[in-house]
Amino acid sequence: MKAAVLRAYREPLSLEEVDLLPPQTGEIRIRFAASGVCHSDMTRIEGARPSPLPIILGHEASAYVEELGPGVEGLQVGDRVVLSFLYDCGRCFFCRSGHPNLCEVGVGMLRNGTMPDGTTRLRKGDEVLYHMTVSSFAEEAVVPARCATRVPDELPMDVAALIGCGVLTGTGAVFNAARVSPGDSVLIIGAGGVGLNAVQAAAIAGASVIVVSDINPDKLAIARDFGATHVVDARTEDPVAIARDLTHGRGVDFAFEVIGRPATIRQCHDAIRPAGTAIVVGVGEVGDCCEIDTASLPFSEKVLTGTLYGGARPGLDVERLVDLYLNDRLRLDELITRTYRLDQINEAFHDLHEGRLARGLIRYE
Ligand code: COD
Ligand code: ZN
Repeated sequence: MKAAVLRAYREPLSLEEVDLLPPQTGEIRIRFAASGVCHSDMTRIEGARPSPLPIILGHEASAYVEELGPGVEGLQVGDRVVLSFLYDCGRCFFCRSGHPNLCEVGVGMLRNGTMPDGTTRLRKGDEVLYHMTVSSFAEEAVVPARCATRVPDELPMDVAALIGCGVLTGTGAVFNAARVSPGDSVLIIGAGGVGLNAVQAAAIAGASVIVVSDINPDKLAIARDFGATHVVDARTEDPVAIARDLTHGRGVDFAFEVIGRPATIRQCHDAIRPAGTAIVVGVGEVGDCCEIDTASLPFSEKVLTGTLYGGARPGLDVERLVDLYLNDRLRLDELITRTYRLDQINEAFHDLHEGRLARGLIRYE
């Protein structure tokens, strides 16, 4: 099968023939329909958190089931599925205590680029590693069946792809991590493919004030369309001051950082009210630090935390988001700025880097 392989950091992906081993117990072979191009893929190319290579990137995808490994139940060949990049083993402490997004096995797979057994099914002579369990910049993959959720025929495969990362992460931060309630005030910093989903989730949740900060006017225009009540051009305006002005000087109930930079994390902490919560979605570079005035902590009771994969319960949340979309409550078509073929993948990353995309989508059919 054809795949776009990362062989060296900060170099274009190379289009190659890669071999796929058959699915092992609990695994399936899938043929991709579409894959979103997420900033996390680009972060990997830039080598901010270097790990062994070669690797096949891509982690936000829809696909068809082609082959079932031994012991797979609940899926059939031909099923249309959305992939989630976080495997949940169902047995570890975190799975059993209601945090499947922090599954010890799943997080280990993200770190090591493997399947649950610590090896991969991708070969080019030697072993090729997975990026975030899915490796969707390829025609096919072998993945754990637990990472595939069947979706109805009415759901277009283009928008289905986005659900696996950007939509689950962005909406999950609001619905699961923050549990935003009607009337809450919210600040969202970073209105990219993930942040825009936090914006529409805040609107669905009934937030009264939804302030969105970005440095790209095109993203701010989409944010307004997606339910932002106020937009801030962070090149010339201060999101913290504006968030306070809009909340009687108190600060917002919740602030979400959807970029992964110390300066914008600090803005979120500054913008929340006493006993408010700042939630970091973006992952920065190893060693990045953010200064917080410690003396203010007991007086302010502010909470600064993070969320991985929007605290998703992968299968369940995919089903709920599909229903929201099919009932016209969640907008996904508008997120797709441009589609590409796999051999245009480097162009897609260029466009993402230039800020031209809400989401770029690789189409395989
Ligand atoms: N102030 C406001 N907005 C800014 C600033 C700033 N100083 N700098 C950049 N931005 C805006 C950009 O203009 C852009 O609109 C947005 O921030 C970033 O959007 P994208 O589309 O480039 O990025 P996304 O939405 O695809 O990804 C953002 C993440 C935070 C999810 C991603 O980069 C990340 O950190 N991923 C790792 C975390 C993780 O694993 N998440 C789940 C899988 S992605
Ligand atoms: Zn992603």
